[in-house]
Amino acid sequence: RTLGLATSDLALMAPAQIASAIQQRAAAAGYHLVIAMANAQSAASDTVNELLAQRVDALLINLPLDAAQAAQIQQQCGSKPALFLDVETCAPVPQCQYQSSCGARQAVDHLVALGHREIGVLNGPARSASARARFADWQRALAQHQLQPYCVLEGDWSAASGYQALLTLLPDRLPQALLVANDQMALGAMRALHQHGVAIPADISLIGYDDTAESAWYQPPLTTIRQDLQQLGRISVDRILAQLAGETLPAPLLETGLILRETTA
Ligand code: IPT
Repeated sequence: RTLGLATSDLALMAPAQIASAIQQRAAAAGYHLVIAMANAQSAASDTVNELLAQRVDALLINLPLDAAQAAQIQQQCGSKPALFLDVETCAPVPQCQYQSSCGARQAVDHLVALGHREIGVLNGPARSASARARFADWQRALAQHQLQPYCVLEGDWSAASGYQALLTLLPDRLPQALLVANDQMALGAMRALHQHGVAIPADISLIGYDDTAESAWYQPPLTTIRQDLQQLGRISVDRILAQLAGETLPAPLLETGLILRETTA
């Protein structure tokens, strides 16, 4: 009995921690897990084919997909159940995803309550639907306070890209606060700020996104929007097993929420 996981690059912390949680839950349910990893060059369909060639019983797809791409992958899987973890929510496929709006609103409300008006954003790559959703949710939450993003930057989820993005604002074009689309980019951003003698949170407030296992160990510990990656692992495995058993359940929307640590003031 085998489950397949098609995943984004496991050099990224969130997909790695999601894969780990999925593996644990699958093992507990008596399933072997086969992993196929995509990289920047590979097409999603090739990654999925790798799994199908290994005769998995069902597939978990943690690849960033637009609705049309997801529909194609679903077709490619034929009669094998597939569950999508990172798709445009309008995609006509079974999904198990976080709802980013709640965490985004809490983060923006928190910054505004601290008195910040100049709030910038550092987005994930525009080709990722979840990156676009996070940006849209921040914009909506800012608009509730009659604000627009003070600046809009983009990275590729890596720490290096967060570092590079901040260099475009340093030394003197910094906002009062920055919303960062994942904790890894926040790590790079913090490094750039530190090198330029900008104090966090005295000179700039930062809020990350993910709450990976490392985020509490940053210096200072990172305030962030939490996605419970263990919970995603658990629920996605339980769902795909339910699909295998022929059940159809409504798509669960997992909650996100703000975790206050020490990078805002
Ligand atoms: C998403 C992470 O939040 C982000 O940090 C990055 O690692 C990305 O994955 C890679 O695709 S989590 C996903 C289930 C939306």
